[in-house]
Amino acid sequence: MVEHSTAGITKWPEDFAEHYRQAGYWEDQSLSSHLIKTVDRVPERVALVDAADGTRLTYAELLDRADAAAERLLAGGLDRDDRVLIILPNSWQFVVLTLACFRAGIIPIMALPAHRRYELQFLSTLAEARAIFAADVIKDFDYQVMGEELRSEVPTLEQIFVTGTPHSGNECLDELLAPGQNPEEARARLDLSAPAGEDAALFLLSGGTTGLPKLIVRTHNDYAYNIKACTEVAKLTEDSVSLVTMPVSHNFPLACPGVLGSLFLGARTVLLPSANPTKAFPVIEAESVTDTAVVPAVAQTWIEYAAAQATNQLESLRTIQVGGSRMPDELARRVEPVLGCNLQQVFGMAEGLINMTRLDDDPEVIHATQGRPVSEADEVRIVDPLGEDLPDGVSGRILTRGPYTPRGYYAAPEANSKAFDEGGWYAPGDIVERRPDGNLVVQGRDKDMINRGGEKISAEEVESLVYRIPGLSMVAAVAMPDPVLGEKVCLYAQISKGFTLTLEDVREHLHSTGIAAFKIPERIEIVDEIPTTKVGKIDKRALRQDIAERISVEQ
Ligand code: OOB
Repeated sequence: MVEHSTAGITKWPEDFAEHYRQAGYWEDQSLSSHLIKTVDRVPERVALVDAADGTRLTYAELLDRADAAAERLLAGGLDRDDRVLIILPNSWQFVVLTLACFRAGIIPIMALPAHRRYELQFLSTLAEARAIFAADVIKDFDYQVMGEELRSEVPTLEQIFVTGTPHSGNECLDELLAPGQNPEEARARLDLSAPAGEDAALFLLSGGTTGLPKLIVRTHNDYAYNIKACTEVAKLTEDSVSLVTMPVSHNFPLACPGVLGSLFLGARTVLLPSANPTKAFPVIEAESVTDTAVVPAVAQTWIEYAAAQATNQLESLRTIQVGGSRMPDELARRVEPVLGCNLQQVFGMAEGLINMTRLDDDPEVIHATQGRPVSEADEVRIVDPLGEDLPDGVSGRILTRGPYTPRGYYAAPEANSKAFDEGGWYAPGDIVERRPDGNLVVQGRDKDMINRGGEKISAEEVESLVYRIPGLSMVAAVAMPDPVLGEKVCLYAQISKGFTLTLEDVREHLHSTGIAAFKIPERIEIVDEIPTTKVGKIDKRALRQDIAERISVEQ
């Protein structure tokens, strides 16, 4: 048994918790209790379609498998509150396993399939993870081998479950997730030990601003409310069919309202591991998909593809949510005429606060803003560099608190002292203007992060790894403009006399450190001197401007 430190978890202050309960935002129930109500109401409805392998599960089948898996995990040596690492693509296995964890009170760490040993070793050490649930081989990458490497490095890690054929010493995930012998009995036993509303339900990964990724503890109470508030604003109903092509472990497709929102309502979720329109459009047609969520880069490829093909495959599509990075207004204006569906802009974060445009907003609001908070209990301030509140129409740093925005990262006192103030306000590092109509417009950010089509990259993390290459006197990772992804990573390097450095060297080196591929720079600029500000910090603003100019000259 591993004694976990709960000391790393920051709770909401008592007075806030009390208010959130009294106002009905926190219901003091486990996440799975909401699903169970649906199961009892519509057991025979199809809950889940795995478009890759054709698996279809009804609500009753889903709960049966989740309960059976929860009991197998507990019998196999895991305990309540144990943390486990999930690295699975969009698949039925991901959903069943996540629900099994919620049922058993086991806490999944929601890694992305793109994460690699470097990030995962850090996260599983920090969270004292005891098991890994991984895919087998995807696009030539062997997750099972990576899992074994991690197990040899992280003392708490014992069990590895894989979707393919397990190596000796590992276990078969599909067997773990098979239906049980006696669903009623399993259900009754698990109901007796259901987690409490204030217990941690899952760990999300922060987009990363400083150094390595951080873990965000989401409780049953706060996450259930996040899901319900988003479900309402997205106007999802029992009859909705939602398609998930974004990596499902990300907060947006998981809970805003995403898979969990659909499961709470009794709607249907279709899972597909690819957002490519040649794959996604036929699935939309075949499954009569009504709702989906994508990043702006994907919305752009869908619009281009749909315009070129004059397709009628999207007839059932009612709403497309777009978020994760800033959607250009011009792109927003093309959604309805080309895709023939509503657009809902979403500005959210794994740390909590979710903003959405409303489906009945004026087109101007939908095209030019990122919406407003989904809950009346979300508190938002826009402040100047001294922390003074700014009037509407003036952009500044956004601060937020609320019933689903936790008060601290897991076991990260230093990061917490930077990201949260004494009043518990969280500063995501975005520069936002609040218009007089209450809608927010994301104008930029003051965090050292690169947003590659919704995938967040900490510049500091990349730089610290690049510094391991000999002969570098100074480096800086900055965002360079990209017509499709919005931004990509460009590395500026100042090298010592007698050394040389190519993009290939950098890429090879970073690859060997086991970092996620999306973080690896796609361009290098060797310069005589990296500009610094008056206080001696690297002048990233000057570098971003420099690379933007270089690129515009080349075009
Ligand atoms: C979502 O969550 P994360 O945790 O991957 O990233 C959060 C950050 C925000 O702080 C902001 O910098 C950026 O991503 N962002 C946007 C945006 N949506 C997110 N920037 C501009 N415009 C937008 N619409 O990305 C996320 C989580 C839940 C729902 C939607 C997105």
